[in-house]
Amino acid sequence: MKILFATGNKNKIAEAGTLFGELGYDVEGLLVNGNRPNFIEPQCNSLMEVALSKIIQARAMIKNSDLEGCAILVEDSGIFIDSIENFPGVFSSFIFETIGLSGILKLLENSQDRGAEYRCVTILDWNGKIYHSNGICKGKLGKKEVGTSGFGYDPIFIPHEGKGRTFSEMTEIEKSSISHRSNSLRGLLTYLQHPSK
Ligand code: ITT
Repeated sequence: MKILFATGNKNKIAEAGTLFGELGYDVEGLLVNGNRPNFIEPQCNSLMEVALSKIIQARAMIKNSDLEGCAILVEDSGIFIDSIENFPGVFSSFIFETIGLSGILKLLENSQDRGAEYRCVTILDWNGKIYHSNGICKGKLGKKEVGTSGFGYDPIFIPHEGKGRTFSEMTEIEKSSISHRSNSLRGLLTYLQHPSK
């Protein structure tokens, strides 16, 4: 069964593809006129609201096309810094593009509390049913950027379960074994395997 992952972020598709592929589901990025979707993100405070808006936008994008009957997957994620309530949270993408990692490191320059967590909400629209799941990955922010893999905040995020390494120092498989996204996607897989849950 094919699942279309509606996202403009190719890193997200790679992570979902590996997990779902192991169970025989084929995950592909949704392309509209050859392009990945570019969502309008509503101004709101919850990942769930943003993810629901993405499902509505994705469904509208494929209405009256050959893809209309396909299962659609979306996710919204962000990093939440313990010492700054809800920041950058739903605005993670915007803050990354504006002040960047150097701006975040500057903000935390004198902070003793460097705790942070990635959070993720995934929603799957499958045969008219909506499934959703949350995932978290707890860790802390390093004092400088380390590593070259991953994307976004990965060079400064040190997960508790990573033996002191940033996500950017891990292979895709290592990151995927503990990431917020894979935790959330595993929840969806449980629903698919046991639909009555
Ligand atoms: P779509 O909305 O098109 O799916 P996006 O990249 O804009 O793609 P989000 O709106 O969910 O995704 O923004 C999430 C941002 O949070 C992302 O751009 C990164 O800056 C950060 N982020 C989320 N998960 C991450 C991860 O696994 N590694 C690094 N940064 C991550």
